Formats: sequence, C-alpha cells, structure tokens
Amino acid sequence: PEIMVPYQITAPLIVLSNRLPFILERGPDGRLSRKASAGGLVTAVAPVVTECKGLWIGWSGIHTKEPLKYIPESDPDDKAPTAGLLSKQVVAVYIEEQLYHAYYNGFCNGTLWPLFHSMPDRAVFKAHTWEAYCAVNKQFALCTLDALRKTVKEHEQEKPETCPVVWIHDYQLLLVGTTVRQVIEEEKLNCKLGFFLHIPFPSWDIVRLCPWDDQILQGILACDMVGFHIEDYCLNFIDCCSRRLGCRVDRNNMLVELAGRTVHVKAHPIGIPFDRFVQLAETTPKFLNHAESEKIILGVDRLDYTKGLVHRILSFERLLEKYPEHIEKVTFMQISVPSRTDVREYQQLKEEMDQLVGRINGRFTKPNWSPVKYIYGGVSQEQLASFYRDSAVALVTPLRDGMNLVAKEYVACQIKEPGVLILSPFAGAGGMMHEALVVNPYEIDKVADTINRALLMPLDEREVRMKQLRHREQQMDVNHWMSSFLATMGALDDDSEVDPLS
Ligand code: ADQ
Repeated sequence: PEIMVPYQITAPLIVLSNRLPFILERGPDGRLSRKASAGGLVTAVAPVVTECKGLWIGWSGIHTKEPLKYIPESDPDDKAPTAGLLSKQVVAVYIEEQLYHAYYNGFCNGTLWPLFHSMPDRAVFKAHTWEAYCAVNKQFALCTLDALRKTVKEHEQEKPETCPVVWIHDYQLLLVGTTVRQVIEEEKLNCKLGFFLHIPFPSWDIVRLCPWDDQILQGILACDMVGFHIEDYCLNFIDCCSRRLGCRVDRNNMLVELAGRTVHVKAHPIGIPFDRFVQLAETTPKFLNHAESEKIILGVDRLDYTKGLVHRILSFERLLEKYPEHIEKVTFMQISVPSRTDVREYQQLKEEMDQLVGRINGRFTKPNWSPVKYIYGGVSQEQLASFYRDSAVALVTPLRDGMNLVAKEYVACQIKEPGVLILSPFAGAGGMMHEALVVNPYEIDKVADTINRALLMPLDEREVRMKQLRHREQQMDVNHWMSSFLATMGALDDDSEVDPLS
C-alpha cells in the first residue's frame, strides 16, 4: 500500500503500546494471520514506524503457553495501515495469562482507569495487582532494551548525529521508563524516551490516594519528553512532581527537574484522520432507514462508566417529558461497543443500560415509533461515518474523558446540512471545541434543554458553528499531532514542515 508520511523522520522510532497495532487470529489450520484493528493512532503511527524502519512492541492479544514463535507477515491484499510493517518490525511481549489478568483487568482497569478519571470510589488498591503491573512493565522494558541495543548500534554507524526514539503510550505502561532509563544510562545507549498519556492526568488530591504514586511519577519522569492532551493535565502532573517528589519545576515553561535531568512536559491534543472520515462520509451509503422528518440524536462510545451513558439517557427521557412535541419526531440512537467485559463494574453498567433502555422504550413507544435505538456492539467504519453524517445532533457527554475522538469524528462527517455537537466540558475536547453546545452532563435538566435548543437551532447558526469546528479539526488532525510530538523529540528532519499551530 501507498504510505503517506508527510515529513521526514531522521531516526528509527520504537513504539510501545499495550496491544500490537493489529489483531492476531488463529485460523482452523492453527496458523496465525493479521486482522486490522481500527483507530486513529494506528492509522497515523504505523506508516511512520514502517517508513523509518522502526519497531512496534506490544502484547499480541492472544494467550499462549509459550512465547509466540512467529508474527505473520501481512497478506498481499492487506489494506490496513499496518500492512507495510514487516514481522521483524513487530515484537510481541510474552505475558503469562494470569499475570496479564491481574495487570490488565486488575491494576490498569481496576485502579488506574477510575483513579485517573477522578472516580476514586471505584478504584481498588491491591498489592498483588500492583506487583503484576510492575512485572509486566518490566517485561515490556526488557523487550524494549533488547531491541534498542541493536537499533542504537546500527543507527550510530549510519547517522550518528541523531538517535533512536522510544515512544511509550498510555497508562498501561507508566513504569517502563524506569527500567529503560536505568539501563540506557549504565550502558550509555544514545536514545530519547517519550511518553504520551491518552487519558486525563488528575490533580494531586486524587493521585496521592494511590499507595504507589511516587513510583508512578518517577516512571513517567524517566522519559525526556512527556505529553498530555491538554494543559490542565500537564499542570496537574507538574504539581504532583513538585509536591510528592519535591522536584524543582518551572510551570511557565513546563519543565521538571529530577536527579539532574530536565523533563519537558507539553500539551499535544490528539486529532483524528480527518480526511479519511470526510472521504468515508462522502462515499458511504445511507444505513439509517428513518423518515426524512425524523431527527436522529446520536451517541457512540465504548460501554464505559466514564462516558456518562446513564446520565445521557436520563437526559433524553427528560427531553421527552419536558418537550413532548419531540415525541415521534426524534430517535436517540446509542451505539455502545462492548468493553472490558471481564470487569464487574462494566457488567453492571451493561445491565443498568439494558434496564433503562427497556424502561424508556416501554414508557414512550408508539405503534410506529420507539424513542431509543440501542446497539450493543461495534459497527464498521462505513456505518459509523454514515450514522455521523445523517444525525442531527451528537451527544458527547462523558463525565470525564482524556480527549474524546467521537466529537471530532462527528464534525468531520458533517459534509451535508450540518448538525449540532453537544459536548461535555469534562472531555479534553470540551476545552477546545468552543463552537459546540457545552453542557455539564450531571445537569440532566439542562442537558434536556440543550438538546431541545440543538433540535431547534436555525441552519445559519449551525453552519457557522460547524464550519469553525471542522476547520480546527482539519488543521489539528492526527498527523499534526504526531509530527508535533516527534518534532519536540527532535526526531524530524529540519526541512520537515511542522504546522505553526504546534
Ligand atoms: P477511548 O476511551 O476509547 O480512547 P474515544 O476517544 O472516544 O475514547 O475513542 C473511541 C474510538 O472508538 C473512536 O475512534 C470511535 O469511532 C470508536 N468507537 C466507539 N464506539 C464504537 C462502536 N460502537 N463501533 C465502532 N467504533 C466505535 C482513549 C481516551 C480518549 C482519547 C483516546 C485517544 O479515553 O479520551 O481521546 O484514547 O487518545
């Protein structure tokens, strides 16, 4: 496939994420093959890793008794962004099944996820899941070091003026930096470490609840460059470093000093592959079979308690109570992709949503109309783009969210008569997409009023708002996000153009 990398990267990039950028599937003959995994991150980063002859390190997604002997090459007709990634550019970290469970369902999703979303009552602190988390992070670090020694040596001979970059992603891998830093200093390996957090970084009051907060902060500080979606998260992080670790910090320039090293902290708001969504919206057929006069209010999320689904559906019920003129005129379509189904909290949320949908539909349904259409499952990118395009209102109302890509995907797909985005201020996106209708999701009544306002908004106002929203997302797309991160890591050629917006 054609690789579109709009800039020159000067050194190999080693990317670490919990999961590899594709799904491995075992066929009936026992052979493994790759299946595409959707997502903006993979779309943007995989071609760059291919191009710079870098590596992707992650868990394979399948449990085996022994380490995987091989990673399959991509099929010749593979069109996924990872198609160019050779199997020698992929490192599958081996994690024994029980250990993975304690690490992933336990510490990652039972402790860090709720804590970092400022929902400490849901967080559990257990020594054995913390130990599993440390062990898995160590395994990731050792795999990285194996690869790094070879990469650094080869690169030094070819281009000694630059050095390889290790880019660690997200809350599953907060401690990887600690081990990698220690060894690269001992062995004098010339490389740079970067870290990006995809979820919020909470305030010191929340972070301090974690019994292992110091080790987590030190793990992040082991990197040279630390990125968050928005400035608030950067400032929270810097504050924690100062108060918990006693680091010297410079809040204006966002610098933290630890053991004689200076760590750069910066806001890098992630974007989406904007042009790809526009193209999808232009070509995808209509999947919704509703009357022209009927308006769709859309919600799209992983089924997660941070996304505010219960509050959202109650707000829709309130809309029908308070503004009965919308009965038989609007449908609320919620698409919820199953997520972390092994975790009890997520099973409970599923039951609660099923009951609420049943109750509201029972209360308002007419012979030819039901108020709520609830899809529990993933949908294809084509379907998603068509739902985005054909909905009059998007309800993006998380209680807390690092950024939220759904808000951005919705505006990208508004290529016809524009709809209205309703957005929570508690998503990272809420602080930037000013032309949306921003409303506190806890205020059920106000959200109902806001939906009513969106449904009645005149076309010219919708056009003005949507034009500005779309312009910003087109400028600040996922390629912009990545190139500005790599530029601050010094990994781009001087001639490479990085948008001045960064
Ligand atoms: P998520 O919590 O997964 O991401 P989000 O940013 O909304 O949240 O991304 C979800 C993605 O999944 C979107 O691209 C969306 O299209 C897709 N998706 C959701 N439901 C789907 C469905 N039913 N069918 C098909 N696709 C579906 C984390 C953080 C976010 C941050 C991102 C990126 O929690 O805050 O924006 O990482 O950094």
